[in-house]
Amino acid sequence: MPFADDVRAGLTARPKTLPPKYFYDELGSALFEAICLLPEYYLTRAETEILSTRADEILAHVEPRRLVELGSGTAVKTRYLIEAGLRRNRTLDYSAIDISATVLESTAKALQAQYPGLTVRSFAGEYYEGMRMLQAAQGPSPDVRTLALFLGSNIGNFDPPEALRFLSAIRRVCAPGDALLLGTDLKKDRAVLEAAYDDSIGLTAAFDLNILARINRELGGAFDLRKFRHRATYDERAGRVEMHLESLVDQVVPIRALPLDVAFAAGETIHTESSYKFSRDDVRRLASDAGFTLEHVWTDAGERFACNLLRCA
Ligand code: AVI
Repeated sequence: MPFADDVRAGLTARPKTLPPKYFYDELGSALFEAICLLPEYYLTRAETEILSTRADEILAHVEPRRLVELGSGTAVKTRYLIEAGLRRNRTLDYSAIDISATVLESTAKALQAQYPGLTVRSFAGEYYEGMRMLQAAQGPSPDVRTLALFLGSNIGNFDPPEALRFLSAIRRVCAPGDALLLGTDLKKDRAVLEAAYDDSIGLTAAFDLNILARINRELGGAFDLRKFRHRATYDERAGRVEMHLESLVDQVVPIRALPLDVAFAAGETIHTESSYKFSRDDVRRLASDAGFTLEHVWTDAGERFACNLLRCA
């Protein structure tokens, strides 16, 4: 079972880690949606501002007949691009790849009902698996100009080698002329970044701690959540916000299903997430290493977030 194996590997490593993809069970996904409404978490609002004001311009650059979205979720922001696509042409294809089959299904139904000219296809799986399924279903189609979407600063949760591997995999399935719209959070003031990941009503702390609660629920763990606290710090040199869960006391936590006893010293942490921030040059370098050209960058009025158009050379 991948969750059990990853928890064992992460909690026996030094320093201890847990993969952030396990935040998103039903409760964690609801907490993340709530985080997007927080005053401190500006990322979603800034990206929405860009897409709601620039969608026609973005579509005019690429002239796609198909959108392919990785990690589509409820596709709230995508609607701006879909509507712009349907303003240009009466029909448009939309392929959505997401880990959650239930969210995919309800989103596909809603989109199909709302936009009669839109053909929706859904692929449930992790990103790479979804890309493989999409390719098997649709094959390489150089005649159907495609705009791939990877929004929401999701690229920021990959370490640099993984980000490069991921973009290179997208590049391999792109035909010349296709493009990728990549949402990235911009490097900025430490105080703004740290507040975004450690908000004043404690939602992000609950989101972080929920990964321990999930281990309790699904693997028979005995974590006492009151004996851990959430921490978020910006490492300026690495250009990333790190989230950690810090043990407040010396303790041993049994996890029945593994079975494993995990010892913590007071002050020891589990690194649960990195959220990389990008300058324009960082994006240009990453794009070119992956075989794309950075063609255009749109930012919000506050210059907090960027939507980058990467063209398949
Ligand atoms: C999903 N991802 C882009 C979010 C981020 O900003 O790194 C996850 C998140 N973690 C804490 N708050 C939001």
